[in-house]
Amino acid sequence: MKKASILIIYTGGTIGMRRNANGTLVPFDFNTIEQEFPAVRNLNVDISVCKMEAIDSSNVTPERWSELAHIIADNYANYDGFVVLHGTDTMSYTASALSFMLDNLAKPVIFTGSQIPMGILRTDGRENLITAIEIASATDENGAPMVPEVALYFQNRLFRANRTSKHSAEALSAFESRNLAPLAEVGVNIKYNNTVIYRAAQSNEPLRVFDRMNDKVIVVKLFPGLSCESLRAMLSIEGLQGVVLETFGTGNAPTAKWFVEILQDAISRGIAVVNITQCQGGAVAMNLYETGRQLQDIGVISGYDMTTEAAVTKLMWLLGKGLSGEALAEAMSQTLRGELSN
Ligand code: ASN
Repeated sequence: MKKASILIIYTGGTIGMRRNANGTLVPFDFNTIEQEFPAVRNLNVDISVCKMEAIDSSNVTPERWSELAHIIADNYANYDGFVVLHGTDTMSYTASALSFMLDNLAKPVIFTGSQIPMGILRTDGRENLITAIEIASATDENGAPMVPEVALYFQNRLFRANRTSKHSAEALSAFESRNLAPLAEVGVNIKYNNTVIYRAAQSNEPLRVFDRMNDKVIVVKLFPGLSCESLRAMLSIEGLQGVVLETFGTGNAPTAKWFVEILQDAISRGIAVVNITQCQGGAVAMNLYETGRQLQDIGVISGYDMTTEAAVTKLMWLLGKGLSGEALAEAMSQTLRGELSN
């Protein structure tokens, strides 16, 4: 059987750390991966490594997303799949952003990382890396990739990337996808959940990168006691174009007159306001209670069951494409990359 070729793109984060002879944590050299983990040789894959400047993922910016998207596009024809090693802290943001930026993606892009550095005996990075490579190279009986989408593998579960959030700073199973079942579960075997896997590009359109993300976006998380002054100040930011509003429960917010008026004023100035729930799971349904319906009435857009990570990156991407008004609202409320269940 022909060997699959996989490009590992190393971007930084805990997974890339090992102890040197003095016991200090230093970057791991992924070029020597086959010597470090001979098990990789049993995978029947040819591995190449591309290293970006290694950073802690708290320092990630949209420019890094763009750099990463272009590395994938530039190497797209030469590899069967891609494994992106990334810090866990903002992995769901980068992976969500990439799911939108890569148009007509038809090959696996599997993000992974670790909670414990690679160089520590009890690391979770080794298993995450080896299984991510195996998933990126897996094909079905027709030779087509098993997972032709941007996915995130962590601790025995493969998720659609734009459905994930980092939910634990401590647990080794650091990621959750509360509104969509895993794409695969890993035990003795890797069990793919074929009905959930997203197969977008059945056409032969070439991969395209759209990387003009518009960063004139903020997240506003509601809490009892949020003052009129604070909300007004945030929504008066010069040049602001989009707000992801993290509301209560099924998309509810205070009915206070000042609250509704500030949002209404922002919307009348052309700012897109997207309603997502600050609950970990479930969806916005603005017509369920009066406290949600008033938002719908003034033109707040429903983000349904999107994560904050998906809503922010999707809004940046759509605004970057120049969408506004009705067209933006429609695109925001529709699934474009399997990011919401509507
Ligand atoms: N601070 C690290 C990062 O996100 C955390 C990790 O990778 N586990 O880069």
